[in-house]
Amino acid sequence: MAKLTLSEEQYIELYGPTPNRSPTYDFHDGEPDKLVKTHCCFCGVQCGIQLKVKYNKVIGFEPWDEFPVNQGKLCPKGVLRYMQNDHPDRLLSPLIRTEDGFRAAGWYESLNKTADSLKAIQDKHGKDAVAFLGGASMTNEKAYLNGKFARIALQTANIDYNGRLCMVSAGAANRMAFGVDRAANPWSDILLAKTIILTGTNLAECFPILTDYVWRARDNGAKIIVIDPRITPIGRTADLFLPVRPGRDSALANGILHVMIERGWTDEKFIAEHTHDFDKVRELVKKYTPEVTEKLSGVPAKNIIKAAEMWGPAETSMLLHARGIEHHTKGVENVLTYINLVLATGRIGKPGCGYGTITGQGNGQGGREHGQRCNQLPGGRDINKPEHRQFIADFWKIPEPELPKQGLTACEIIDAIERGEIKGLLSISINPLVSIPDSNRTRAALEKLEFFACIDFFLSETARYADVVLAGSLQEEDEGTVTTGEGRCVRLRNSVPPPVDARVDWWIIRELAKRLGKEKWFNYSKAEEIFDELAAASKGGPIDYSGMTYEKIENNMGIFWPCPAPEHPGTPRLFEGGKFHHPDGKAKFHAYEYRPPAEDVDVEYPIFFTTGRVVSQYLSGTQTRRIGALVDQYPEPLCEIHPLLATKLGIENRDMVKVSTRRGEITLPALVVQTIRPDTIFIPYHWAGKKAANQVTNRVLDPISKIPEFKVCACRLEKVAAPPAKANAAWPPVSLENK
Ligand SMILES: Nc1nc2c(c(=O)[nH]1)N[C@H]1C(S)=C(S)[C@@H](COP(=O)(O)OP(=O)(O)OC[C@H]3O[C@@H](n4cnc5c(=O)[nH]c(N)nc54)[C@H](O)[C@@H]3O)O[C@H]1N2
Ligand SMILES: Nc1nc2c(c(=O)[nH]1)N[C@H]1C(S)=C(S)[C@@H](COP(=O)(O)OP(=O)(O)OC[C@H]3O[C@@H](n4cnc5c(=O)[nH]c(N)nc54)[C@H](O)[C@@H]3O)O[C@H]1N2
Ligand code: SF4
Ligand SMILES: [Mo]
Repeated sequence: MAKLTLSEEQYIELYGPTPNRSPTYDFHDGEPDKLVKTHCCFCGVQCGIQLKVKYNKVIGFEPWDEFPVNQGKLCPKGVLRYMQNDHPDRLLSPLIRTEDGFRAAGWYESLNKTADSLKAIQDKHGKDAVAFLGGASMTNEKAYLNGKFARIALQTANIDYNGRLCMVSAGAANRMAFGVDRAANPWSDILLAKTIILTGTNLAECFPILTDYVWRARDNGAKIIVIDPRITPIGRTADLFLPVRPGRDSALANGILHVMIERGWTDEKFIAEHTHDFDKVRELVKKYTPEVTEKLSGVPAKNIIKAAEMWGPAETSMLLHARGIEHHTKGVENVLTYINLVLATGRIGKPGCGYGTITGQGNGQGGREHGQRCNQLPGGRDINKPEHRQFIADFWKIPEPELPKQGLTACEIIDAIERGEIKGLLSISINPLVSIPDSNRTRAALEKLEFFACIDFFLSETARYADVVLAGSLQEEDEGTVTTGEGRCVRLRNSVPPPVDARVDWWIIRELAKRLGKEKWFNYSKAEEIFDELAAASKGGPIDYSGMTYEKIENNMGIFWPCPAPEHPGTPRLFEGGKFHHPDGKAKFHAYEYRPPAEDVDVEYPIFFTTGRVVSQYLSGTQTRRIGALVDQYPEPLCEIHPLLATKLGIENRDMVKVSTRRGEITLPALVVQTIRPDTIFIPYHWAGKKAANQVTNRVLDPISKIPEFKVCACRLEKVAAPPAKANAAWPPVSLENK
């Protein structure tokens, strides 16, 4: 077989320029040694993919046509994910900080140093002076292990995860309305829906494979309503587009319900038999006339009526949302007011009828189920409920009083580090320096830590602040399961071993637990043992996996929870027959008055600022900013500005602009587009340092979910002098459509 050496130019084209790498790079052409059926490592759709493996390296991919969700299709990130595996930036051994920077170190020294340093802090300042931050890109097994490690090995209350920045508003609202936190339907129900509302989701860029479902529904005659301050690609193909002003969704949803009630498009029988508290909502929305709602939301009254006309009498329907309505200080309220629109029609729990929050991260669903949240124990149990605590304490064979109580949430942990209350941190699969609002404060907090250890496979921006970096595993380097956005638990297959001296994540956690004297709780020899334990721990809980095994999951292309017994087939569609998961089987309406965002526009800061994603970059960017072909598609952040606003401020496309808020400022090129509200600007958040959108966002939290308000704050915008000419004169493009 041919052995190919890439030229410098080919290398840069594939991977982008990387400092400190060897000048040549080898990969192996020819037939792969094996094809491994597994899943994409990025978003919550978890498309099936076959990884091509040769000489223990992932060298490419093949479609996996049989996996029903994506049937072989993949998006621009999915087809390039394999380039991480042999990337020259891959961490190949632990690193320990010295006065002159990091040095490579062995595991013995690095693990001992980590365990000893965390223990020393705890001995001096108490158990809760050490915090643990986890993530939802990791498997269910690791989510479970993180929670168990924090509670038993570190005995700290302060464990939380990056889903606190992502899924928690939807999760809290879903539990309040339905008694359970899971999308109610399999994606296949989208195909049967006759009206679809997509609110606060840039579906085509963030879940490209789901866009295909929506388009197929449209081919079946569905009408699509999109609600967003920007005419996103899916917005451009909608039947009705509602350009909501950022932070106004609860007013808009109340207004749509007002029209539905007035026109008699509510299912009174369903409401009476299967729900509580509709009367409070009926009373509340009386004042949300189309005219009042237009004033609050910025959506023309006639289109509010039109939305009600399309949604109200529909035969079947689905309402889907993502972070656009959830990343708010009233994220939970926004979600609940939209859920009212679903419950009022009774169109849920039937083919083609339902509701779902579109889960973001690869294991955004499973990552929030097995106990790595500060308020949660395995099986979705509540850490504040005595019977739930007792069950898990007995399961783990520890006295219940030794089980820590509820601790701080992710942003609150950073705040507590800032205040000097938390002095030690262990993090895995999270990059808070880029992803948490007000990054200048996050940086100062990280600098204040007495000891910080970070487990990652790349040296993320946050890892640069660590005292010890522990080289963990990429998704394809470990076995495990993840639970997709539709609630389907699927199997990830180990394709290659971690390279050189990197290790699988669960091994690292196990070794740390040993050094903290808790070996007997963490005696695992493979991921499957952790899965069997988490399934058993979930038995009888709100999120029951106890009927699942690796074999069963694999034989069925995934199993939907709840799956409470070995012979149980799993539950693709929830709430069939109007049975909800509250103890009395009924769903709950919630009456919420609209209230403004924490920081609304004013004379000083007159423009709405909102943030989000682009198709070719992923989250804090540590993975996708290293893949040259994705970097090419969108190399650095641009500020989307409407032509009317641009003209008013004398800004032309490609001009450098400065965005200032009460937290700080960011300077970047302008992208003048017709597709955004003239009172709003948008910046994608995938970059670090001076290019980080989170330099200017507002660290204020939803009172229930504790999610930060990433989607709206107030800013000022001005043109600034252009920087020296750039090497890449083609960027930014005159129009992204030409890219
Ligand atoms: N390409 C890509 N795909 C991804 C990711 C990624 O980083 N890159 N991340 C994954 C993850 S973890 C997540 S959470 C999801 C996120 O998926 P989405 O939530 O779909 O993506 P966002 O860009 O965060 O925000 C969605 C939209 O909300 C709109 N918006 C802003 N303010 C408001 C508002 O007040 N009301 C309404 N109705 N809309 C508003 C924005 O204009 C934006 O178009 O994507 C997943 N998929
Ligand atoms: N302004 C603004 N900020 C936002 C958002 C926004 O819309 N606007 N969105 C928020 C949302 S929805 C999210 S989900 C967060 C995400 O924010 P983060 O979770 O901080 O972002 P990631 O890039 O996923 O960071 C995860 C790190 O874990 C590593 N990693 C990934 N998988 C694994 C694994 O299996 N094992 C190990 N050991 N490491 C792993 C990656 O290399 C990366 O360095 O950002 C939030 N921040
Ligand atoms: S849609 Fe999501 S899971 Fe599918 S290939 Fe793209 S990033 Fe991966
Ligand atoms: Mo997310």
